[in-house]
Amino acid sequence: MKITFIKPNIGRMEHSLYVDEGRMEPLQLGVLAGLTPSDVECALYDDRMEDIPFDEPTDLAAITVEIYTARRSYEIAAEYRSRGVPVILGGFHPTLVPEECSLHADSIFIGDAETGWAEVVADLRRGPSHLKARYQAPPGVGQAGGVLPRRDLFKGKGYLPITLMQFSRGCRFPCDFCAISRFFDRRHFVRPNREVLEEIARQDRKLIFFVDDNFLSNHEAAKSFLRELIPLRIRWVSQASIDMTHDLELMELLEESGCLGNVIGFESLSPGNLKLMKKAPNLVKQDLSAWDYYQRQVDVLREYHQQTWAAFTLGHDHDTLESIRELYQFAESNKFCFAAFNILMPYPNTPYYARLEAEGRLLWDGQWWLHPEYRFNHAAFVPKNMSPDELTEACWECRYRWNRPSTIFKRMWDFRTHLSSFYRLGVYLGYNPIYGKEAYKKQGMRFGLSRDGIKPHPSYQGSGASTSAARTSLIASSCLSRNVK
Ligand code: B12
Ligand code: SF4
Repeated sequence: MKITFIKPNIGRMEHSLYVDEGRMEPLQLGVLAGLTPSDVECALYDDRMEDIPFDEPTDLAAITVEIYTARRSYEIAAEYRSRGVPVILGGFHPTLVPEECSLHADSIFIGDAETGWAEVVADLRRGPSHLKARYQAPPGVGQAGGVLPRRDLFKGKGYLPITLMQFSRGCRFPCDFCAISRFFDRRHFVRPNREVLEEIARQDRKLIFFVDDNFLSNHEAAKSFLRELIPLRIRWVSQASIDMTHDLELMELLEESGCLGNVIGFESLSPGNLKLMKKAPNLVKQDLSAWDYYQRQVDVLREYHQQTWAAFTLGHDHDTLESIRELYQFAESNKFCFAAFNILMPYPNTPYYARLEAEGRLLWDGQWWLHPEYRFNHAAFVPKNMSPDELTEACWECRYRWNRPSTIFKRMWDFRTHLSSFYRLGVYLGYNPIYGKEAYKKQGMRFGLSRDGIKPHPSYQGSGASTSAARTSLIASSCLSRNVK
């Protein structure tokens, strides 16, 4: 018996195929293959840079689906199904919008694979007709069951030289726009220390990306792990919330254990926005402006040599074009190692999506991820204080300015972070051009490879305002023409 695991691409650029040059190992497929009994043959194809051999015999195509890859996933599913191969879809998107995904697969898998994958394999052994339409496993059990991902399947695929791993899953905070908060229902699951340490010890590579949603959701659990991590002398990065800076013992342990920096969601400089989005770890507690409050925290991060990847979401209700420019200034003046200026996206099944839907502010029939005219990093809703096109343009402007070689050079001059060691400088200079290039390439990308539309699911029909596809395309092409320079 053979199972083929697929990581889909997002889509295509206007005039050529998009190949993700900054691609990372698809850890969820390594976990799935690790959970598969050894007598079952496993193949892994990564649509981000290789052709999927649809005619290669297989008993099941197992596709991991995120909202950005949904359209492409459905195209891949259709190819397999037209050849009589059954398809199962799993991951964030099927868990959050199961009805939509069911239309494109023989089976969908809701939740985390650790507790439910064995049942899928057992059913498949009895024959494809025994596969159930829906499998449901509790989310958030993480890898507590002792799964070792099959990293041998990643070899030779040209992934970035960084090992992906999990210490925990989920996050305790209630941010209203966040798919994680919804998926895990504000719960946080931590793997046993010894299991993670053993997984690290088995690696040849000593640069790890803990792909946790919030590595520091539970400070005490993190501290206990970091104390044991110190002797392994690795270097690592992860994602965490800004409240870490209130705990100096934790900051010390981060530095001592080899933490280079974290992706931190700053989101916005407006206290009104932070309150509205329920961004609990960021709420300004003193009589300070958000800029000054954040500044104190960034100073703590710098004291511990943290090379921060600052993440911002643009288009909140209190945002104006002026406040977005101010946000950009904040990022540049702090010389963050990386920054993501993302348009705030209404992810289905989140409180934020429900609010916009109720207010009639969703664009693209409320299903931007399936709409044939929707483009990557374009507004998918009507903001309060600017037009959707103005938001798209303002966001692109931030990305464009941030990733220019002259800005990368200017941001480098920080002796507490990027210039505090040769290794850190190497990280800064090695990864900034890759991420910059990807940001330019992705802007305005279409989802999926086919030009034909996938019909929106009837349950989403009719919610939302209309948008000018022509004007949006104009912005996309003006962004693209600037990419060439
Ligand atoms: C690391 C990461 C990245 C890395 C890339 C990783 C990679 N390999 O390429 C980087 C930083 C580059 C990145 C980029 C982006 N990401 Co990202 N990313 C993650 C993160 C934090 C971890 C992914 C991971 O490896 N997890 C570990 C594995 C083991 O867990 P898993 O994927 O959840 O899989 C488990 C289950 O879901 C299930 N499962 C998954 N697939 C399947 C398939 C089958 C068949 C079955 C049975 C089960 C199953 O079982 C698995 C084991 O338990 C997730 C959040 C998360 N918790 O997963 C966000 C996440 C997937 N990313 C997200 C987004 C939005 C993005 C971006 C679009 C951001 C942006 N605006 O640019 C980009 C582009 C994404 C793309 N497709 O190209 C969203 C997706 C939202 C959604 N509703 O789908 C998430 C959920 C984060 C969030 N806060 O909402 N990302
Ligand atoms: S802190 Fe981050 S991961 Fe946690 S709910 Fe908020 S946005 Fe999501």
